[in-house]
Amino acid sequence: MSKVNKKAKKALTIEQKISRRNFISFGSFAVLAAGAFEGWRWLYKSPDEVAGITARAHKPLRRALNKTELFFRRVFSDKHLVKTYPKSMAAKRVRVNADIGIEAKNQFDPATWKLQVNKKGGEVLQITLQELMALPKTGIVYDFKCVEGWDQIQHWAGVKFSDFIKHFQLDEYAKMEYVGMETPDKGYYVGIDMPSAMHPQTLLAYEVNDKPLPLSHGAPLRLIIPVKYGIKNLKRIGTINFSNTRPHDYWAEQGYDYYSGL
Ligand SMILES: Nc1nc2c(c(=O)[nH]1)N[C@H]1C(S)=C(S)[C@@H](COP(=O)(O)O)O[C@H]1N2
Ligand SMILES: [Mo]
Repeated sequence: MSKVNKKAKKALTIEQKISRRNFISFGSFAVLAAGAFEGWRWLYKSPDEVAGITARAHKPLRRALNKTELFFRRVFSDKHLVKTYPKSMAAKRVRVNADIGIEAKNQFDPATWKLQVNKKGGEVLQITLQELMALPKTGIVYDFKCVEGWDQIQHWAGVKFSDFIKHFQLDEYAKMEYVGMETPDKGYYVGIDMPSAMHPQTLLAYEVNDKPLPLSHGAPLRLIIPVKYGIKNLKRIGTINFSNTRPHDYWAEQGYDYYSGL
């Protein structure tokens, strides 16, 4: 074989290689695309869950969402603290977002308010703000995040939810899976998994920037739960319940993620 011939043969092999690679890559692209389309069609045609605690999602999608939630709940740990900031970085004008369940038209007197804790057998604990303020006060400065796409470094203070549990001897209730909280008028309500509620940074807050909460921020008492998005930080807590099933949750009913963790 001459030198020229050898070169020609080599060139041809490279051409062939390129075309084979093209065939493989376009071929696999087509197969994957068809698979993705079939998968999407399967999900799209699959039955819906019954709307209730969560909004209507396709059943397999909800199964997948619940699995990812479980994954994140397993990596969640008390030792994992949300980042905090110096007081000097806290916003002086704290943003007010929504007012469901605490609307101005809604007659409310913070002076006569009591926190209601529903216990087993219909027993209801009635707790005054003074009793809560007598417990150790914990402050936190952190980046509050709303799912609507804003965040702000804010300074809140109140009693740790876990201190509240201990003081009112609710340890047996804290062994349950969820805590539910509602505004006094039941207009807004949230369900929180117990590990997040018992997290050391979760507060029943009665102060913002070292001053009593204004009505717009949930006076006299609101939930501050830094491991969750804003939607779970219920303003104006009226009642607290404990359960082993998911309590109803205002935004989960509208299709937002039930866990809403950060
Ligand atoms: N009662 C009540 N609590 C609520 C809400 C609400 O509409 N009503 N909105 C939630 C949402 S979506 C956010 S982001 C925060 C905002 O709290 P802020 O108004 O103190 O900024 O409150 C949460 N708690
Ligand atoms: Mo929000």
